[in-house]
Amino acid sequence: MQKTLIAATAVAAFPFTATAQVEQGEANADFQPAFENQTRAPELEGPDVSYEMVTDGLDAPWGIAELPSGAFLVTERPGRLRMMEADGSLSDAISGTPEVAAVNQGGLLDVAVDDNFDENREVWLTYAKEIPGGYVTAAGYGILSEDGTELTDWTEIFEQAPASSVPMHFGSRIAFEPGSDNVIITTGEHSAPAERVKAQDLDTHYGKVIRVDREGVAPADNPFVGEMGLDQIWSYGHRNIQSAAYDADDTLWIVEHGPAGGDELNQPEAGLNYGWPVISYGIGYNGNPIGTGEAVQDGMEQPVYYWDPVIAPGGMEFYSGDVFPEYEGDLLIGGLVKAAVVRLSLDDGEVTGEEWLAPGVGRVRDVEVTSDGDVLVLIDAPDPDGAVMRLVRDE
Ligand SMILES: [Ca+2]
Repeated sequence: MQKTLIAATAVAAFPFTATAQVEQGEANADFQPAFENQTRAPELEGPDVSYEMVTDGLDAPWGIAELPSGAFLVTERPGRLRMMEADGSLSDAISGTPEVAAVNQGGLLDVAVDDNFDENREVWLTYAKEIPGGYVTAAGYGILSEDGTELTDWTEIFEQAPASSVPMHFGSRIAFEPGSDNVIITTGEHSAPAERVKAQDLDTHYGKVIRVDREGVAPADNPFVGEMGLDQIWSYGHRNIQSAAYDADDTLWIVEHGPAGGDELNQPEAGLNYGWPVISYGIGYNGNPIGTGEAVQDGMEQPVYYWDPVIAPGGMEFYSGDVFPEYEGDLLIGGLVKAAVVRLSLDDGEVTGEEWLAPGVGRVRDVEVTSDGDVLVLIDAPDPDGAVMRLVRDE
């Protein structure tokens, strides 16, 4: 996304503060935003919202996806996939899921239900796994039995390369590209200084948006097919992408975890470099600068939006529905450290406002907008406090 950059030296601290903003807390870094509303956008007005529990007793739930029946599939990071009925009742673990490496940040991660589930009963998963040499992010799909107790015919379609000895920053989300047979898989860069530089290395899958077809083959129009770089790469220079969603115009958006400050909303385009770990609006958790110590560099994309301090993004969805018509078209992003749902309004590819919903709900690892327009959130906590909450409008 090309932006007209405002010279950083020509502006005072946070010059775009004419209207009230969400109280974000003190920033870690002292960068200036490159354009208006790139951070700390005006606070949105909205209905008063609280939350109610749908179920608890989950163990580190990570992803949730609705089935056509109105039930939901929920992953638990230690390696279980479970079905949750609309009333919150939970099944035992569904058999036939892949073996995962439930180490550090690894385990069973995202779940997605195929758009043609009624015909093919495909359930897609991302997960951390151990292979010779270390840990990778992987993705694949299985066929859910009619009684919902078993996945059969597990087929892995993506395995990150190379393996890392560091079981951190696995991403990951999976999303179906509208109007095609392609899927998007997001990864992380395994965090450690010697690993994170591979986000810039086009011969690895670290810190990338991956775009492949249903068999894991790179489509011919991927940017590095026939060029230097792995064919499956769509975009690069990302840190740890735990959010991915398409908007109503079929545009892909992601949110990636940043360092101390510097969580980023990006709109990844083919072949472009999103800057990590060369540029960032954050600083290292040890207080040291990131990369060049700059937030802007030629040839690297600016985030559409950033947060300093971080929200620590979980999953996200664009809202559409009748329960919260005020949110139509807005992005609802899980906030782990903010223990809230971060709502962003967008107009023509730019953020116009921000609100934090249901503060105190807990560490939000994923957000699911149901076919009824409800907003469900997964609370990332060990058993018995891992939970599904529903946002409710206060009357
Ligand atoms: Ca970036």
